[in-house]
Amino acid sequence: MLIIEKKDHVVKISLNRPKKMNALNTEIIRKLADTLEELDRDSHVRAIVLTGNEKAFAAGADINELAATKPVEFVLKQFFRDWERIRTISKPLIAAVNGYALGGGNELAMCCDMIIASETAKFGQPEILLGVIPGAGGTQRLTKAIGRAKAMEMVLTGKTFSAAEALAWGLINRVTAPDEVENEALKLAHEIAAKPPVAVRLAKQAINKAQELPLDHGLNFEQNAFYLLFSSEDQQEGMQAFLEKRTPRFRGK
Ligand code: CO8
Repeated sequence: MLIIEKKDHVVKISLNRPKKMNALNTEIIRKLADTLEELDRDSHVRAIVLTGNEKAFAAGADINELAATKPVEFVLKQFFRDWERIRTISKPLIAAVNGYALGGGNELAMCCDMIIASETAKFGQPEILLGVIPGAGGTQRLTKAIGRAKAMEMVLTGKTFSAAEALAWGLINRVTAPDEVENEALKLAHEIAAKPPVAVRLAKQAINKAQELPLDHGLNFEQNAFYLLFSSEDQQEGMQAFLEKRTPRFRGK
């Protein structure tokens, strides 16, 4: 269900249900949440790339599973708990999107911190075509990412949108040729992995607070995180290296 490859401080996770367009059933989401939490605890790992295959990042929640689920089962199974676990991973997550990122697939990409997409990628929230609405952040995170007007259009029409449109709306970071998506995402991951890991984590948290909190609370979080970093060895190394005109060696402490 998942293919995991490690190189230096970067891990690549590939969703692997190729015959089902990487449709996200409960099992794959549970496994992804378990894997990400394990990597979050592994001090050697500094950045994670999440990808699919050339046809699909993920074509949404598994409709076979959804169609057979009763309302109380969503409650009893705590259906979205694993999504919360993915959303709260503290290390940087980069989505490398080829092909379809639809419904839960687009929501999963939005759980990541940055999205690199192929010029042939297709984004959409087609739940309306199935008689429902997005359930894993598609009305909330999408609206914060691209604004109300475009979110309305995406969610209410269920249409798919190109990578170029997604880029223009600010949903994704950049567009590449199809065979360059993974490399580009890995390059970015390695670049971030070379930065001081504690500062990277706190920066990610602080930016996410900007989406969640009123400005004064967000600024307060930022200031406290800023103070805290002055207790890290990497802060001393970073500033000392600048003063000594040499390259810093960050150790994650
Ligand atoms: N669920 C289950 N199976 C799927 C899904 C899916 N989302 N998407 C594709 N598949 C299966 C197809 O049924 C088919 O299986 P089989 O060969 O056994 O018939 C196989 O994958 C290949 O698919 P297609 O033959 O349809 O391939 P095409 O290239 O013709 O079309 C599409 C590709 C356009 C991606 C098409 O498959 C499609 O429209 N898929 C459904 C997209 C969709 O509606 N996604 C939204 C699902 S609902 C949702 O995501 C709600 C999120 C709620 C929160 C998340 C909770 C987990």
